[in-house]
Amino acid sequence: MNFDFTEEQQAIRDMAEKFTADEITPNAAEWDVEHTFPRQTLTKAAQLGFGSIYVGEDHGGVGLSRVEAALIIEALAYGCPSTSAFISIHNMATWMIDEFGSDTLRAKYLPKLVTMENIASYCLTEPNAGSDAASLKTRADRDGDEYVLNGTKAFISGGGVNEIYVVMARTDDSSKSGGISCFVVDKDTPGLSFGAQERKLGWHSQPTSSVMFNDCRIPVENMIGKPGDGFKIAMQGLDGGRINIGACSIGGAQRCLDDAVAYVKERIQFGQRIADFQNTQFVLAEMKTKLEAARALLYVAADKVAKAAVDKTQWAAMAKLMATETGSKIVNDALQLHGGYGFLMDFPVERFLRDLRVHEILEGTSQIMKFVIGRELISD
Ligand code: COS
Repeated sequence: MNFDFTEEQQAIRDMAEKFTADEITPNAAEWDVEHTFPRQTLTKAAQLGFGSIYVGEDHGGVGLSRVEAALIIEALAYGCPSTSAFISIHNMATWMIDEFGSDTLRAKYLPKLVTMENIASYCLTEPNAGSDAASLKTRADRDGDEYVLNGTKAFISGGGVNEIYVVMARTDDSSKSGGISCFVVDKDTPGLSFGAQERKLGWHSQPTSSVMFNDCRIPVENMIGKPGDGFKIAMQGLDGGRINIGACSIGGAQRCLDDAVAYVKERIQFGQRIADFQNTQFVLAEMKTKLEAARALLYVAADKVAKAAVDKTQWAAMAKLMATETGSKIVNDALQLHGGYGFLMDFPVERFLRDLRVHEILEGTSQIMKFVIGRELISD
């Protein structure tokens, strides 16, 4: 097995790291404090292909695989996990249109999604359908050449700001997951409205709101795939999304490890650098070891999703579980090494601690990841 990245993959990672150093890292603290949505930075990211990572080249995308996506998202998260995750969600929703949508839908939506002139949201979760996603209640009832949407989606990244909403809605009551279909809804569609912006512990650089449908009429051709395909399309989107959320945690944890190493070499206590205490070295050693183990698992899982391996969903779940929980632990350890200063906003580590916490919840909680991994183990 070859564990080396190709020259092209290394060049992609270098490009993403440079973009992060130039455009994200210098601004991320301000975005966090001011709750600034960095629209111009996203447009610049799209110029490098980061808005269309796995859209085919024939549709204007850069046609990369899940492995390169993980490298890009990890590199961006080194500066700002919140912005990186937002870019990942846009890529997930855009991929669903490219992979499962009709030629008409691709032609209509992809050109502006690729440039991020339009940004896409992924709308699955509802106030009463979180982990049990297939119990969703938002309806799409056919009326002639249109579907009429009614219901509410919750915790939607980009809600109220994004131009495009990829929405899972029920078209058939006789089947739970098999009664769900997937649609593209434009922001300016009459009957579409948004709740107030949510106030959150972290992820301040991206807007989040509920999305409401009230007799919201869309053309039948805005269905992605066939009636009843929606749940499987949504889950396949999440296979890749979960890799990327794991990558956000790995990138954030790497940044905090690097910051902690720099800090302990400067901080003097008891007449010596705290780096020279064996306890400090042992803590750093554990952080580094766990980070590399989680990262290796993430890349293997990304490769499995890229190759559509039969066990890709289980591996994506293992990678997300390991990367997000390990990432949070590493950031917490980095904060501890910073002592009281780690608790201040003068250092980035507290922002990373807040941003990474939600990775253990969204796109499937750690408990759902264990459910997915465990049931596969005991299936006949
Ligand atoms: N890829 C393709 N198909 C998939 C799939 C995947 N990753 N996951 C499930 N499916 C298919 C199943 O094979 C099944 O197909 P059949 O009906 O043909 O057998 C169908 O979808 C239903 O799947 P399943 O039986 O697993 O549905 P459940 O309701 O039991 O539970 C879980 C599925 C709990 C795994 C799912 O609801 C889930 O992931 N929940 C978390 C939701 C989430 O991540 N929310 C975050 C939203 S984004 S912030």
